[in-house]
Amino acid sequence: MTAGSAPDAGVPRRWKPVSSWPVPVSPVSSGEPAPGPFAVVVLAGDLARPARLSVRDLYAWPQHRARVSFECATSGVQHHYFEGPLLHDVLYAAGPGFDPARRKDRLRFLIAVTGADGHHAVLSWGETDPDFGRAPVLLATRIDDTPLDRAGPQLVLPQDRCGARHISAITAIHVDGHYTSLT
Ligand SMILES: Nc1nc2c(c(=O)[nH]1)N[C@H]1C(S)=C(S)[C@@H](COP(=O)(O)O)O[C@H]1N2
Ligand SMILES: [Mo]
Repeated sequence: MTAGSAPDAGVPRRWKPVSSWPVPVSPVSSGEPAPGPFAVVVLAGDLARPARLSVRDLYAWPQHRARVSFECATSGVQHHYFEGPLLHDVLYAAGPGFDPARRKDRLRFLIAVTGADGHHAVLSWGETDPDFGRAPVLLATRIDDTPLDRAGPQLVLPQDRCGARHISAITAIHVDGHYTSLT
C-alpha cells in the first residue's frame, strides 16, 4: 500500500470539544525524572493542560495506522508501518489556548517538535486541523509492529515525500500561539 491508504489513515476523527474528551492527560510534575527506561514526551507552551506523556499514555487515544514510504537524501527510499494517535487529537486534549469557536483563531498556532538528538521541525496548527489541512499526522507508538515505549514516539507525516520530518525519539512538543509577527 502507499502512504495514507490504510482504511482510517486519511481523515482525522471527528472533532470533539475538550469538555467531553474522554482521555485524561497526565498532569505536569516539574523536576520529576523520566520513569525508568520508558521515554516521556513533554507537551508545553500555550496549553491549558501541559503534560508529560509516556508512549503507553498515548495508547489511550484511538490508534490510527499508516503504511508510509519516504525518501531519505542519504539512505534512499524507506517503507514503514506505523500505529499511533493523531497528533491533533493529543494536542487538542491538552487544551491549546485558542477560541475553538473562532476558526481563524487557530491559524496563528505553531507546533514545534523536538527529538532527543536535537532534530526539530515546526508544523502549523492549521496543517493538522480537521477544518483546514486535515493532514493525518501521527504520534507513532509502534513502528513495524515494534513498540516505541523505550525509544519514544515518532512523528509520522504520511503525505511527506521526504523523510526528514519523521522525527524519532520525540522528547518535546511545544505549542506556540504567541510568536511575534514580522511587522
Ligand atoms: N530524531 C531524529 N529524527 C529524524 C532524523 C534525525 O536526524 N533525528 N532524521 C530524519 C530523516 S532525514 C529521515 S530520512 C528519517 C529516516 O531516517 P533514518 O534512516 O535515520 O531512520 O528520519 C528523520 N527523523
Ligand atoms: Mo533523510
